[in-house]
Amino acid sequence: MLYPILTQSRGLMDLSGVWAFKLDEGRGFEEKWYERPLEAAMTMPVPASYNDLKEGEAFRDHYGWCFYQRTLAVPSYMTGQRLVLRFAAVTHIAKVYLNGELIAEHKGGFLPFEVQINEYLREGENLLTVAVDNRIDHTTLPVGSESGSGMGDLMGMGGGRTSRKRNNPNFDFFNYCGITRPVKLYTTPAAYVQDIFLNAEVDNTTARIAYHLETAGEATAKIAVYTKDGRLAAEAEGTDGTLEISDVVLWQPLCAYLYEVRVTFGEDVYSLPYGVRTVKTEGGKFLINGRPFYFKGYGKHEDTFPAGRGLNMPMNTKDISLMKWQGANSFRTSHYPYSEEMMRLCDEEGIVVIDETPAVGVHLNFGGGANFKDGKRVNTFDPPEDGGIRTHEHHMDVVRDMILRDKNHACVVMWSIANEADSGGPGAYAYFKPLYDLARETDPQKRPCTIVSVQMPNYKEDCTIQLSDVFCLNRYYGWYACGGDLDMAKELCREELTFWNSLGKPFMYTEYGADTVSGFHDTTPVMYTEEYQVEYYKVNHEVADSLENFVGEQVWNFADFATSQSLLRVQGNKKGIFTRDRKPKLVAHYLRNRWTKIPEFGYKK
Ligand code: GCB
Repeated sequence: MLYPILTQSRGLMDLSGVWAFKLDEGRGFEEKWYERPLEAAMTMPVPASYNDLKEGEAFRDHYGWCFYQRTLAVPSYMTGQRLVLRFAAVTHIAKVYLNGELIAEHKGGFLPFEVQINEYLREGENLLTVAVDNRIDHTTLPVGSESGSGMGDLMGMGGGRTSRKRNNPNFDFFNYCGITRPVKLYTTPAAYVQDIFLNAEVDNTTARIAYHLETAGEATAKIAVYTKDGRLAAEAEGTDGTLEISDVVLWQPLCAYLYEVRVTFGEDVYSLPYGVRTVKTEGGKFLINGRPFYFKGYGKHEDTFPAGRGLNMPMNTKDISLMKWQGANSFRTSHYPYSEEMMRLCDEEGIVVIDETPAVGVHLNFGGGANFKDGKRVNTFDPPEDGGIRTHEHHMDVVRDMILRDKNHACVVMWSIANEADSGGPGAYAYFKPLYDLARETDPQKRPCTIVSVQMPNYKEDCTIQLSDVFCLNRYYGWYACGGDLDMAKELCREELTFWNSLGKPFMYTEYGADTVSGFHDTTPVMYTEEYQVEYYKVNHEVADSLENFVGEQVWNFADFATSQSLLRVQGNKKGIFTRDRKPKLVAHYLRNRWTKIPEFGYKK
């Protein structure tokens, strides 16, 4: 799906602003709130997560639907065009009404959807209402359940009892929700460009870009590539073909170069910033532009105060600046696709991205003991009647939609199909194989695919060994395993990593870290102090540096972030290298010192 932009043929209106808002305690649909102005509504900014914007636990932890509303008048000069209403992300389920009529529904809180609205529009003011459901269960991604057991109650003694209905996330980040990314109205002519697929091969100084254009209506398709200074580098006609660029300037990590790809289809013009680079794995190496790349960076979150997961461009800009200050070159969009604005920024800034679906929590025995039925552990991939998850169809949708959204980004070098799924459990191969197949089929660039795997004793049975191009490991030797005993941690870590190193494919850390409360210090490094976090990383690096197929280190996490409440979470997860307001902990300086000495290419010979 194309990102909405303003061009000589396309109009664009941003519907951001203050909307009317109301939590629904169960009567919203019955009383048809979408048919008239919301009564006793409060104000709510769009885009933003609503949770931290008004006070009180009942508001923050609201369970179920809420309603957003605004009026919409479309200038008459636009109405002769195709008018498309586009939501970049509504978390997790949306129903969109125009003048009381349901015009769109969407499931999945982190990917865009759109609807053409010409036939529903009235002259003058229109009433636009968006109902948003934040409930998570065994059919949604991320996975959750209602109250009761799961990650949220991991250490709780309430036996799953709660005073009222709540979301019980099967994952470790706060279930922020609402209209979290921009709502836009854009126009196209009747015949228009629907999508653009590009795949470059590079031979010495020449790039050959195979292209495919999806179009609607009758017109002639043309495509041209321009250099940064506006020179024509290549052009072609027709919906399929090849563009050849001589003396190509490559997109490189931390040294980005973007061409402009301009597509015309009759009157319609669409323009795409496009970086030429290749990615593949070979033996134990991860190659970008044919050279062995080393990932230095983080798992992140879209998490700021008080916007929650709402688009926060100043913070995105700051984060990339901090990454560069630290000598990092990459991050993973843990644990869901990030905003399109962030992906575009990474293209421009040369930040390498592992792009992850929202498939987190696909593991019903996570942490042990969480999911029991009749005294037996529940198998994640058991049939539904036995309590297993029912996410497969939706999982296929999010893999496809994420790749269709992000396929042309130079910054994206790998797809992560899931985070910490039950990939060693019975039925895992049958569940995941079709997802890898779909990813490989959908991506014109055939990027490497992975599942980020959880620490488990039976790691040799992990189905990702057969399926992944790169083994991405979340490992906590020195924290969840052997916390406080870094000598033992080192020994066990070496034992496991030596196994992964022996498989002949590239592998890396996508998570490793220790909770650290900023300001806690000690001469003897004990858990939760800033000193311990530094020692923890040193031990892990000593092992990783000695293994030739270890191609990257992404720490957990870039910054402290909000989670559900539990005994292990001190006002959120404190594994950040930076605090939530982006102040460095001691470890930030240690990593800066290390990473500024590690080159982007050729660190492992
Ligand atoms: C993990 C999860 C991540 C958690 C992290 C932790 O393995 O992937 O979502 O936040 O551990 O800190 O426990």
